[in-house]
Amino acid sequence: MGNASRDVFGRVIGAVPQMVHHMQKRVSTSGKIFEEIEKLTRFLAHRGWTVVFLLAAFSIDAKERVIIDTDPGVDDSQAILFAFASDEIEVIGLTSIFGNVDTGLATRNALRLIDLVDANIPVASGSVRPLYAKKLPTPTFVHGEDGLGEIWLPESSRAALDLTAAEFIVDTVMSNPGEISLIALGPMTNIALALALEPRLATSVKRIVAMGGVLAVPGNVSPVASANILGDPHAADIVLGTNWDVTLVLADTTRQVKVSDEWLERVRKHGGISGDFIYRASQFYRKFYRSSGVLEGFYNHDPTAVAFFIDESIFSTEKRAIRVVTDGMSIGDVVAAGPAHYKQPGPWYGIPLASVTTAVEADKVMRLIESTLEGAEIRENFDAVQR
Ligand SMILES: [Ca+2]
Repeated sequence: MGNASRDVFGRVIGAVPQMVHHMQKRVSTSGKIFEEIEKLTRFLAHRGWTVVFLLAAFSIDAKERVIIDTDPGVDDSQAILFAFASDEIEVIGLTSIFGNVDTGLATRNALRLIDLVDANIPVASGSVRPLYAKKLPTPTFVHGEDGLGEIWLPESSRAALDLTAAEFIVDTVMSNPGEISLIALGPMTNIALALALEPRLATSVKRIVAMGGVLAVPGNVSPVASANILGDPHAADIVLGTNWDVTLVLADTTRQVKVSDEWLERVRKHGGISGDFIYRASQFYRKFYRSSGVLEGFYNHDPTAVAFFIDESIFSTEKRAIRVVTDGMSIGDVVAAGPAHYKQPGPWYGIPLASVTTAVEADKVMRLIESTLEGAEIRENFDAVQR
């Protein structure tokens, strides 16, 4: 059940005790029980269709449709499988980008993940380099030579679309204006290119949730920059400075959400095919984090952005005017101005406001991912029994 229908359902259910109480009171004071039953019958006769409509609304799954732009990547893979398993969203395509791996391998890994859970959705291959900046070296020491923690999943027999990622985003969004959202889990090159191809995208995308950037903590690739932003600082400056509904799920936030060994063991046992994959792919990644001094569980970057997309109530956000430094030694620094600065003449003046995450209930994120994977596993087993 979607959030909207759950709201309506909650309100109707919440009103029932009051209605019953009201009727009981009238019945007991007047004693005219038959009159009340007659009234109820008349109500149903007049409003029968309304009741049928409401019941139908409860059972419709109003899933939000989303394209995930991604560089899989161990944490990307967990994020994608989490999104596939969720009842709240429908992933209608993956677009690939360089970052954790090169674009070619990102495309092949996206196809491998689709094979893993037999999801029948398209993959469009994205840009092989940033708009203007120098491409960063690929961090094979973090995600492994295969990008998936060196578990070497078999190559997929599926093929990517003939369209580029930017073309796929434009075609899909423009044929469903106002309905499609984007989750950006890598450098934002494809999204900036899509905007350049079709400026009306800005008013046609439903919303964008992007992972990356640091404000109060050091970056993972420079003292001021996180990998997704330094990967293409010009693209990030464009996407975060466009007048649309965009939220940046900062690494300040995602670093608070950690994957423990116990959590991995549980999803391996109860998370079906996806849980087993997440356990196996995470072992190499976990070793990298341990070697860099992160001992108590590793940071769960991309899945936290998907969690934000599914349930914003676990997070706090603030509105800021965001610029990204595009050259010099602070390249890739996200500078998010508050009202004291964006109301003054300067580089932030007139920049449309974006949201940044400022707090998260980390345990709730991990529980949401775990319960979502478990739910998908239960459905898999139920379907198998039905067959
Ligand atoms: Ca990523």
